Amino acid sequence: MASKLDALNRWVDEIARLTQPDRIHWCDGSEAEYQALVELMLDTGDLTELNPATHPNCYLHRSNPSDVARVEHLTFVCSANAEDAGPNNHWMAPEEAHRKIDALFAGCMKGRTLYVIPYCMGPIDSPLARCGVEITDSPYVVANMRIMTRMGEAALARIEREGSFVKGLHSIGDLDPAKRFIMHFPEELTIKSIGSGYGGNALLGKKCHALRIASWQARQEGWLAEHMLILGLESPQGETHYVAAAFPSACGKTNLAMLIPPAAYPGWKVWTIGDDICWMQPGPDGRLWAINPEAGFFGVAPGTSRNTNPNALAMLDRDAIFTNVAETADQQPWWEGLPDGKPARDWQGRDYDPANGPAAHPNSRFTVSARQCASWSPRAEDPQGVPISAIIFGGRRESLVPLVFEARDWKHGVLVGAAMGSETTAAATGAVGVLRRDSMAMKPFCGYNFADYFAHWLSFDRPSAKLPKVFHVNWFRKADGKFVWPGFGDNMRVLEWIVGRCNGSVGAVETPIGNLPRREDLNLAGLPLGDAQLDLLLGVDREGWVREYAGIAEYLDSFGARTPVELKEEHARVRDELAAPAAAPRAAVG
Ligand code: GTP
Ligand code: SPV
Ligand code: MN
Repeated sequence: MASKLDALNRWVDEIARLTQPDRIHWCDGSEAEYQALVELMLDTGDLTELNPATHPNCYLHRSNPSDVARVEHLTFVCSANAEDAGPNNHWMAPEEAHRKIDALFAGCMKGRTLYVIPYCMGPIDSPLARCGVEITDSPYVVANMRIMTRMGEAALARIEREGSFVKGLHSIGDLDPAKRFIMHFPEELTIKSIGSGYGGNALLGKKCHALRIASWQARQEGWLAEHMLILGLESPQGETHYVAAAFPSACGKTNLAMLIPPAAYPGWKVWTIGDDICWMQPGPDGRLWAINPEAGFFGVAPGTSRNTNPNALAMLDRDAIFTNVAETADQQPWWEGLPDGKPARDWQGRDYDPANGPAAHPNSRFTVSARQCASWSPRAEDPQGVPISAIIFGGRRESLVPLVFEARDWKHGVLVGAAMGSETTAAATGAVGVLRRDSMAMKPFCGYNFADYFAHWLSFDRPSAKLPKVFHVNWFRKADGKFVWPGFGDNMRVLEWIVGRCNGSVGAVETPIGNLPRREDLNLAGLPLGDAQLDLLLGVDREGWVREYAGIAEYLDSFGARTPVELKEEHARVRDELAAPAAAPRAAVG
């Protein structure tokens, strides 16, 4: 009898003929399999063991120094029609892309093992979850995929039931950057990636499947695949609001998702549902219901400490993989921002010398199971997901953008998300600290034309919809070269205001860019902030915003005729309000 796995078996055979591995291994996702892979990588030098007394079952992987971040310039969306990929993506015709990359795959697994990794993105029994299969020749990728996804037998059983899955082919190739490509074929539900072993380039379930391919499917099917954390904020009265937040890479999602409220918040609790990716769709009640498709964290190490993110630090002392961090003399992992210990060897394994730059690579990461996080919410396993009360957009903006503001409605919220700007970080290769537009934090991850994506966002505003309120935050305002807002745990003060706005229990003042808290609307107890600093954080510099909106107009126009008229009209409304003589401040209604 024909099995629904026939298509998978045929694809594996076809790839084996192309790549010519010595062996084929179907991953079952077991602990024994994981340990065997670790042993293998300890033998080959792919991993080194960290101090087993302080960090049991923790390992260090050092990437090739040319392969330490996502490569946006080598990442392509190969839709049949170039317009569908849009100016926000690099595009190549599908036939040309297949030809080019298949030539690199030919014979590339000679002498290696081909691993078949069936995985499920989302709780295994969730109607919102989707499956994929990654083929790779990298045991490091297998080990990471086991932590980051529901990998192995249960996923294979679901694939057999459903008969459909996203195909991901990966090889580290020879790690030559000139032969590195990350290609997506959304119409074929296919990903092909070669020449990199790093995170988002190689763990294909993550950015390639759960964002680029999934966003394409989500548009067709009426849902959203977003670069967002999901958290639950529980009040002392036991009421929990779920919040999703989109910040660009290395701009604070993991940290906010694991926040521990400061002393001024007795009885409050933050629950972690996800730290990087959110899939959400309207439920029968009109609200947006969200799941985290991932099962682990691939988090930024530098800056993570018991002062900034104690929940993260506490989960990193066992059963974790560290990539490109430094090591202390007694083989403990180390990175910039840790108050204790000092580096003996840097991320390249050299004796530490400050003249060589930071000891840990600025984009060094940890991989760890979400179950190890003390704030991990039981609702993260809920097949229905959680209902979202607020969506937060945010970027890294050293000037202009206030600490927080609220969009007046959904349409304005979509404009606020589309207009997002942020200074670039080490999460992708290229210059760091350059301001660029990063709509909804999806610039590197939207698998289709941003203009169509904006229209898709707008389309959720239907009569039956009970949409979340939309906000924008900025933790990264600077004065004299230093961050003004203390950030981290103190971001709780902003979360409280946001949830208060959702409940209609806290005030704000209307401005052309949106509603802002007045000082008295925020709990600032115990914060060492003076008047000048609060003015900076809670002020709206009209002239600056007039210039910002001129830049936003140019950006929206760069998508040509596909840009939704509604969005341009919304832009014009705000622009005109900014140009009008300033009215006396008005209290915003809840
Ligand atoms: P990706 O995994 O790349 O998508 O990043 P992310 O958005 O999860 O970023 P993450 O939370 O890992 O933070 C990245 C960097 O920003 C780390 O070095 C953090 O220490 C720093 N950071 C996070 N939150 C804050 C904050 O509130 N204030 C300041 N100043 N820095 C922060
Ligand atoms: C990001 O760059 O946004 C990440 C890390 O979350 S990676 O998996 O490399 O994409
Ligand atoms: Mn990310």
